Amino acid sequence: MGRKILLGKINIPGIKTYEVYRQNGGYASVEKAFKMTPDEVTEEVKTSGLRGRGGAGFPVGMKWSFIDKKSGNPRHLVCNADESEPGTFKDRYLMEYIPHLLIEGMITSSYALGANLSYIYIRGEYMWVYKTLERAIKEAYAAGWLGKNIQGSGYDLDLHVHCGAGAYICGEETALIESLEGKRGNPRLKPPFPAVKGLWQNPTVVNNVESIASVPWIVLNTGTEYAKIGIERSTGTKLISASGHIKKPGVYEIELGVSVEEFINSDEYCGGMIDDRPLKALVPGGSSVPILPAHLIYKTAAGNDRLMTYESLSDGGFATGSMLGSGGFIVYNDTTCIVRNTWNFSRFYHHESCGQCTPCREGTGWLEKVLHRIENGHGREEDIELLLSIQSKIEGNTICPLGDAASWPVAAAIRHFREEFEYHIRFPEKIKNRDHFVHEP
Ligand code: L3W
Ligand code: SF4
Repeated sequence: MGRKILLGKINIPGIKTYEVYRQNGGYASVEKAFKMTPDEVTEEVKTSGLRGRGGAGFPVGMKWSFIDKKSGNPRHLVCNADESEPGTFKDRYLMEYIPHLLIEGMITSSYALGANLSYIYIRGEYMWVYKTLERAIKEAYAAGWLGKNIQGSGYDLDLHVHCGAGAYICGEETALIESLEGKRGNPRLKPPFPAVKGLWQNPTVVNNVESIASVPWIVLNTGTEYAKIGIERSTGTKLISASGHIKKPGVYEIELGVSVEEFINSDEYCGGMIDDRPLKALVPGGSSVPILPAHLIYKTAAGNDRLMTYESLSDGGFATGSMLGSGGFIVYNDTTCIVRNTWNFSRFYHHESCGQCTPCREGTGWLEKVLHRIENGHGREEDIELLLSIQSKIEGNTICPLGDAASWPVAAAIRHFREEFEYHIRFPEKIKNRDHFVHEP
């Protein structure tokens, strides 16, 4: 049984409330942090090796150390709770069931950054979670953990929850900042990075919910202890949102380094495939990352065990690997139509493109249209090359990663399942009237 740093207390009755959370050791990391300097807290997070849990895996402590402390401007911590990546639902779980853990992490992290005004930006569809957080923040203010002179420390912090309005792009950190400033959520060009010019042009750190919720444990137990969990540069634990054709979908906390085979088949996690049907494909890190075919799921191209780590899941690059991403782990069995799945993802990215960059605005539309006609029995011989040409013109040519995210799944699906696309084009009559989730061999 792996260690549970984030979800260990989740089954304690009443843990959502301040009283129960506090009785079970809650807010102790804030007390400890106040006995340290802000730079010492940052050092612990650096030592821990904690990497951003939103998808990019950028080292959290390094990001904190980029924050411009010389400008004299106010600094901000913004929690990215705009969880919208298809297949990803782990931040909701944390906020819904143990909201004070995030608030505790926000206080400890804001103290390290010298921020006196911080925000949680939550996706609009999580309205009930927004209310849970509002209640918890009110309790924290009442108990003296937020506001002026917190617990007599001389440190002040105000914390607000801001609700998005349902746009996936607002999960991109600069679009999120624009939205928080009351504007349309269009991504900004980087650099400057938010750590230099962020919210209202002030130095700002944007971190994912799970990253911030990991900070209390690190401060209480030290970064060195955290770094002992996991392997290689993948330290600590990670929440995985598991869905698809598995017996036990849900949110699991793993120690990084568990093998993909164990994660899918053991009773502690996914419990194996539904009806024991064969595994066909895996999207390990949310819809933005490349799909893996069956022969590359348990073993890498080099024949090593595929592990749940940043390094192992990307082993082989995009030709034979994928990414850990946000941990949105989608498992597909042999009844899945890969063409339909790829079209479904492309429909999402076309709808969510903000429209600023031509390759993304036009390209995502073309990807969707061409995939739609292939899936519906109107595909042309040249369509596969057309898709590859469009995706290559989007990749690397846009302001934000949404363009890449729209293009990678298409390239990977064609790379690994080309014969399925060809089958759709050559046998349109067989495709038209079938149950969409059954692909005839
Ligand atoms: C200061 C520098 N800061 C980098 C900071 C940067 C950001 C972080 C990572 O995209 C990915 C994307 C999605 N000075 C810096 C610096 N930073 N260099 O480090 O930056 P970056 O550009 O590598 O990534 P990103 O823009 O944060 C995120 C992928 O995640 N993804 C999406 C997930 C969506 C969710 C969700 O809905 N919750 O998680 C999944 O894989 O495709 O590649 O903070 O400022 N020199
Ligand atoms: Fe907008 Fe797409 Fe450009 Fe991102 S890549 S800024 S979503 S048009």
